[in-house]
Amino acid sequence: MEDPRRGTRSPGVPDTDAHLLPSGVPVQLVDPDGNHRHDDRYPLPDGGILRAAYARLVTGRRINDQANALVRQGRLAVYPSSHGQEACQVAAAVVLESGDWLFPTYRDTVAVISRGVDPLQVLTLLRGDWHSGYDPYEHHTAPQATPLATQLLHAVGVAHAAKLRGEDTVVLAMCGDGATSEGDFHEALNFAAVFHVPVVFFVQNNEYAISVPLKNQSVAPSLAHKAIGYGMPGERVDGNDLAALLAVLGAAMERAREGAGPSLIEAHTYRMQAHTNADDATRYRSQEDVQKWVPRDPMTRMRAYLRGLNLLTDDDELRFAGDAEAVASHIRDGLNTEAEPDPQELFAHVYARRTPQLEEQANLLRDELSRQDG
Ligand SMILES: Cc1ncc(C[n+]2csc(CCOP(=O)(O)OP(=O)(O)O)c2C)c(N)n1
Ligand SMILES: [Mg+2]
Repeated sequence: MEDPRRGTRSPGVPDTDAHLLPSGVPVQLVDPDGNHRHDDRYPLPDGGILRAAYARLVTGRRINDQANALVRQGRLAVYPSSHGQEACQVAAAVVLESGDWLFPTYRDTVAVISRGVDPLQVLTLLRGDWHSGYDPYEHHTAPQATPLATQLLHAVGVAHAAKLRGEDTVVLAMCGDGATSEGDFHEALNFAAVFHVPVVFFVQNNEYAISVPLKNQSVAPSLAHKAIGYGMPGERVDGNDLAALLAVLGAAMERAREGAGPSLIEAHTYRMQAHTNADDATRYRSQEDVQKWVPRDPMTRMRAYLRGLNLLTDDDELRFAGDAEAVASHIRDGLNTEAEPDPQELFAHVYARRTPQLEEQANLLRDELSRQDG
């Protein structure tokens, strides 16, 4: 069929663009009551995989609650919680091979820990005493980005490099609904599509960008619809359905690994708590709206599914809770110590060779501190 913009399509390429459009409703494989919903396109992951991933949900929830408590105790400077979004967090970690790369945001602490980075190293950033507590190269995990959407461009660059080197690395780049309004988001998607690089963009649509609701952010039919504008497939998935997330993200990763290019996945979820401890969410949304999402909780649904099929025993649950508690106490023990940051480190890794201005500032600070000591 003749395409007015592109001329004749290549053999085998569908003569419509419908394959790039997301499903009409988000893909769901397990409903909020824990029942399997059949979907021809996405097989349900194996029970053993779901049970192991559920264990990570339990730990993820415990990490969120522990970190929130540590903020109130003054041990963490800030904590953007992913309470209620743990299925997205766990799925993002589970679908990665060890050589793949993850590009997380400030809200994706649980994903980074679930990837295998020591929680204390991860929380160092939010404690406020170091740029990033872990080595990105060791874990193939970029530092958690606070400047919105910047990490998406970095992710595309890493995917491009992997492609040029002939590696089979796939890059998973995370962002929020609000970040899709940033210029960097659009540049990253366009670059990824044009250069056909192995990257999966994973948007957690939790309906808010601090106080800005989604309806003031975008009037696109869905955020996944943005993909077709760049010529890549988009898909929507229930972001509180761990099984659907594993299936949809897994398929996108596989596509990318096979050389079929980038895609955009939008997970529909909800930010159950305030943006951070510095935010009062009652100023802009009602408690009733929040309560509507309680029955859709990702943990209760996966638990109901697994219990219904006898894939989760009382012993399993005790073990999972114990494992989660061990992670929480590791975090408490580590953060309940006094940090002794060296203020001179502020200047240490800014440039390979220190500028005269930085040198002057470093000397001023040294002088100031020595006079306080005296
Ligand atoms: C470039 C840039 N502009 C503004 C901000 C301030 N800011 C921090 S978080 C945030 C909201 C982001 O919302 P969303 O992308 O939906 O992610 P969520 O916090 O909901 O996970 C804003 C505007 C920032 N960090 N970076
Ligand atoms: Mg958001």
